[in-house]
Amino acid sequence: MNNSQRAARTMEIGRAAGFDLCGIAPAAEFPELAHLEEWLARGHSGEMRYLHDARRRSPALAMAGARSVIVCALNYNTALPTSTDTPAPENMPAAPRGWISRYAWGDEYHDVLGEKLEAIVEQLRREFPEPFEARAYVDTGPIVERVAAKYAGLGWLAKNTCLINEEMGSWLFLGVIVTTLDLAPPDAAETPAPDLCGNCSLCIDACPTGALVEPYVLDARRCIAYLTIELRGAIPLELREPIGRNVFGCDICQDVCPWNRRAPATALPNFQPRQNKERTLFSPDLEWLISISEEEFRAAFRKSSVKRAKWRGLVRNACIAIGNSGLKQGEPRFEEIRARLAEIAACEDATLAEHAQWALDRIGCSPKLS
Ligand code: B12
Ligand code: SF4
Ligand code: SF4
Repeated sequence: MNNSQRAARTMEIGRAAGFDLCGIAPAAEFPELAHLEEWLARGHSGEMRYLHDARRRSPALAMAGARSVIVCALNYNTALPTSTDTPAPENMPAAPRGWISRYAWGDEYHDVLGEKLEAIVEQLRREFPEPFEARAYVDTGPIVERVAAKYAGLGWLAKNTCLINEEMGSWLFLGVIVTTLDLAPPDAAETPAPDLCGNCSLCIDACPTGALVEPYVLDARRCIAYLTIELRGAIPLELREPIGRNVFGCDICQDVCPWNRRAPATALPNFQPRQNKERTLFSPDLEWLISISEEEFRAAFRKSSVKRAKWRGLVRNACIAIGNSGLKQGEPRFEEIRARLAEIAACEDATLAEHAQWALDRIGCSPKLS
């Protein structure tokens, strides 16, 4: 088999493992990676120290002798509405509800993709007799996966910084296999998918925190995904109101993207919202989230991406969402929510207490009322 045939066979193996898209990029220093240094120097990575790992500058540095990167994408879209299509909190009379990002409604994607990537590696070992190294990563490796995906022909790097595929949109998880196998056809890096953003700027205009500081450039310190998932301490005061009702991640710059309007829904059950009795992760009840015990949190979010925020982070975020909910005295659940916020405001955890007090102030409960 020549390189092109091996590449074609590898892509077949990727799809047989259950991926929607599979392509191969050479393990090379792609031009976009030149932006990384400046992005880090500007401080856009916030407290995510691992993004400074020098190996991220080229997939060739991720493994000695690396020749190719097999990039796979899995659709996680479901047929449910978007955050921008569901009613704003003030129009939800029954109980204020928050928003968990689409990618975190179901099973932990690292596990789902990780298993499929390992199946690909096993099949490659069966079919390609020569000794080779292969390491599978979902997020965790020193690889900028979207850039590798672009050069594997999976889509373009869009103004919202997501990878968009012309047919599938951007509700895609990425996983990569860095390998010493030489699989990439010689012209692979020269024919990436064209940028189809055109004159559109809907994502930039819709981002509530101004995190897309220029087209294709995201300041993570302002991104709601960073603030609600990665940041451990206090959320900066000026960003609390723009966070709205997002309690874990944010979908807005993808919800408004025209390329997602006809995005197909996945047939996999893994990414449907978890439902436990009346508790659902689709637009979850905020009173539940501020009242959840650490034990219940562990049970509800076992094998779920949400556990990355930890119990404390989720309660902190839910306090902010309630503060933004427009909840008023006399409305259903007001008293119960006020009482629970007052309890958190009196707890020993200074960060949680301060966020709960902020929420109390926002729903019109000054210290003397609470
Ligand atoms: C750190 C990280 C984050 C951070 C930072 C995001 C970011 N834009 O970098 C935070 C926590 C904010 C985040 C948020 C999200 N993430 Co994230 N994240 C990552 C992670 C672990 C590393 C990304 C990275 O290296 N960033 C470094 C910066 C520099 O890259 P960049 O912003 O993409 O910039 C590139 C280009 O835009 C370009 N560029 C930069 N400047 C310029 C200037 C010009 C002029 C040009 C032309 C180009 C250009 O070069 C850069 C590359 O060097 C990857 C997994 C991985 N290992 O790659 C997942 C990953 C990117 N995340 C993912 C997802 C799903 C999300 C969220 C949708 C989750 C959510 N719903 O909340 C949001 C989306 C926010 C957004 N608009 O990007 C998916 C993306 C899938 C896709 N279709 O794109 C990934 C690939 C995880 C996965 N395995 O599936 N994430
Ligand atoms: S995920 Fe939300 S906060 Fe982050 S860039 Fe997109 S719209 Fe802005
Ligand atoms: S909303 Fe428009 S500019 Fe933003 S990623 Fe989609 S097509 Fe590109």
